[in-house]
Amino acid sequence: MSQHCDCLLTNVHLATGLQNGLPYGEIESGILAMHDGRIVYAGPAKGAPAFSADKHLDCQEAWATPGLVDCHTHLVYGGDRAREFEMRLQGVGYEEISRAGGGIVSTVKHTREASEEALFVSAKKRALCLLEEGVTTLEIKSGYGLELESELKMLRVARRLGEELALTVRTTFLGAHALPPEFSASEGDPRDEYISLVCEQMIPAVASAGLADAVDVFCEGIGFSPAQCERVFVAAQAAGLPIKGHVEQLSDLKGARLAASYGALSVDHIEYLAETDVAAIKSSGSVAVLLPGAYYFLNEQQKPPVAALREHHIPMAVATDLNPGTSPSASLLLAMNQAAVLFGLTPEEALRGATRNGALALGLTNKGLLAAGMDADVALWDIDHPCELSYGVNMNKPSHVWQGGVCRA
Ligand code: DI6
Ligand code: FE
Repeated sequence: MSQHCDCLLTNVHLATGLQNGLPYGEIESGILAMHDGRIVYAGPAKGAPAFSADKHLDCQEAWATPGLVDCHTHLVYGGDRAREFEMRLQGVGYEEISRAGGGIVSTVKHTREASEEALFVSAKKRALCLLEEGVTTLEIKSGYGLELESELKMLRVARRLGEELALTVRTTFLGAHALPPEFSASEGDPRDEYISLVCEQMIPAVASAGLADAVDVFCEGIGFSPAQCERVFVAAQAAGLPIKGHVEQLSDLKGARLAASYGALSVDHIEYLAETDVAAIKSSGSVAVLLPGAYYFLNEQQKPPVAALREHHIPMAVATDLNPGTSPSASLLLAMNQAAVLFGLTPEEALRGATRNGALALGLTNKGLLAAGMDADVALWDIDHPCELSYGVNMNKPSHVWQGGVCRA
């Protein structure tokens, strides 16, 4: 008697991502069966159960990988920052532009002014670029509203992208991204005052609307101090939301240690993370999210401590950081290439970073591997070897993608 499934892939090489002693968790000449949104079998053809299937695809020795996971983006925003790019090319620094009222705050103005529909239309275009290259799970942050209504608007747009596109979308509330312009004139420390608003009004409202899956902060000289970020973490936990942090991107404020002490799902950027602090993030189980697109676009010199992360077996994820100011890039495959070329990840680490470890950075333990019981998020590539995914720039598009067992093609 054969087992029935919705969709069966045969004659397929599997980059499972499992630690089976082979690079990429490779299984040559395998089969993969999907049923009811889950993978029910991913393994060698030899010795596999007999399957009957509604749909059967002979993959002709193509490679299947888990659907890609972009675990860090800011892809909902109004306007663009191309003029600021021109200024930077003339030698004005990112932090300098930010202090002069450009940078994040200029995107805030455009995002506040934009209608929800206009934000949706522009964000959808960017999300489709990611989707076309095999992304099945996408994280989207707020943080360009910086007032309750505009933050809620961004988060609703993010949720709607998840409803209308064949993508799993996870939303993150990033109210503590920058000081809103209307606060700079206030007395006392305007940053403390704004953080009170974030903690006392925004986090409870966003949580009760069910619009955020996590809470993030920008712990930086041009963002918020560790003490201010800690207040946000406390409020997030009180609201039952996990935390993440933009930490050690431009300087070492020990934000990663702090985030880890609150059990952060991930610590992101970490170019300035001291090697001596790497052990501290080990115990929290936080994922180290590497964002080489921002490093590249800002022409930074300080690289994240990859060797130390490796040595301590800290899971490394790779994401686009898609945003108008520091990483206007809608390609996760390019981020994988940048992680390899600029940060020295192996192509295998880069693929794991954009699949399994990206999923873990979002707390999604059911994604990012090809194994029985996992969600049926699968990308099929006409390549000879999975290292090609980090090697070629704009060379690879998946021939088929399944998200929750449904084929998009
Ligand atoms: N770090 C970044 O690289 C982005 N946000 C952050 O906290 C930049 C966002 C922007 O410049 O618009
Ligand atoms: Fe970011």
